[in-house]
Amino acid sequence: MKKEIRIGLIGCGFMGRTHSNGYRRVPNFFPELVYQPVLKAVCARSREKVTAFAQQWGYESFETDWKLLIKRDDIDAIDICTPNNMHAEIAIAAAEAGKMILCEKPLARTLAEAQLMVDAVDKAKVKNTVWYNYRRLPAVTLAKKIVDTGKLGKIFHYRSNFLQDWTINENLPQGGSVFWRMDADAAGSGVTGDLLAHCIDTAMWLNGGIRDVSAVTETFVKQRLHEDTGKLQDVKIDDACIFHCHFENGSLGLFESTRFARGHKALYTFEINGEKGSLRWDLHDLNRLEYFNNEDDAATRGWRSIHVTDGDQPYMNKWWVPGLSIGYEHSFVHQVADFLKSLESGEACAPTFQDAFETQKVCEAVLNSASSKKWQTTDVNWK
Ligand code: SOE
Repeated sequence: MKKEIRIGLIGCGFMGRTHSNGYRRVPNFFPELVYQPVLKAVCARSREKVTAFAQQWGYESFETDWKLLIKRDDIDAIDICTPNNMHAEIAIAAAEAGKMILCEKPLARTLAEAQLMVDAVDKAKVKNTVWYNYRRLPAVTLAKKIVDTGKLGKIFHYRSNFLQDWTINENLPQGGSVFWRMDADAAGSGVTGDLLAHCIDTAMWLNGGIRDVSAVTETFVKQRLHEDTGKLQDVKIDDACIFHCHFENGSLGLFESTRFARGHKALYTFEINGEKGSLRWDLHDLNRLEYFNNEDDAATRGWRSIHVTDGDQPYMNKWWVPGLSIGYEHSFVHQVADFLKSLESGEACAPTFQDAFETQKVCEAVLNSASSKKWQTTDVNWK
């Protein structure tokens, strides 16, 4: 017997589309799941936008006030795809209303807001997850399997980049519904919360907790027109951030993120170096995982390039035949499928609010380190 999970999506921007696509694909590709999503309602302030979105993605209804959506008793799960400044208020209200919550990353603008959100879901005992989607790309999941079997041995180094170039133009504004990521009030921070948060989530998932950090940030364009006030205002987000750190396991981490790396649109990479082997991955070739095993026969030892498309690779038996790739959007489909599976099993669907709270601790320590010019401990408690 199938059971319905009636979704109420808030926000119909880029992430609203990726999540909606995830909900729509799951019944086709994961038909064995007991729980199946139903696109019950979508909510956004603009009636024109929300009705067009509802029609395009097949939502049964729409709202223009998220508070009304949360009150509806035909909604089981609230999916938060708004700018970051709305995450806490919506999540807390949704938890109080007993709804399950799927929240876009980063969990919140600040650690204090994130704490309130964790408290709210704990108190209400509602299911929750945060969309750190890259974990669910098959090659990244395979990296996790390899690390967990101990094949890399003791880890010495973890290196990660997330490079973009879309904010170099100094004439771009900040704020409004499109450029809210450049407005500190709406976003909380710049690349640290937006891009490094992904790197940190993946890093701690693969390599354990980050103990302390030393960071430097830069804001290259100091003032931009603010869409909401129509005035030229100081830019308070970090355009670029570089930090190094210690992990709990004794390894060293090196992270760089920027929106000013001309030519790079979304160059997300990581590399792990251990005593017995190394792994590296690059979002631009997302189905490939490179693996060096020092225990291979000396004559043929070298970097293996694993095209992670065989049916016995993580998630791949759900899609096409071996050798045929899947893409970015599938990470969201997999997250929906794993969330629905977790309803069956009763287990948590990682990363939970608590996991994302730990990531938020690192982001906050990074920003504090950059402003104080001192090392900062994170107090991460990674399980
Ligand atoms: C920013 O450009 C952005 O869209 C992030 O907000 C996403 O989280 C990242 O996956 C891609 O880049």
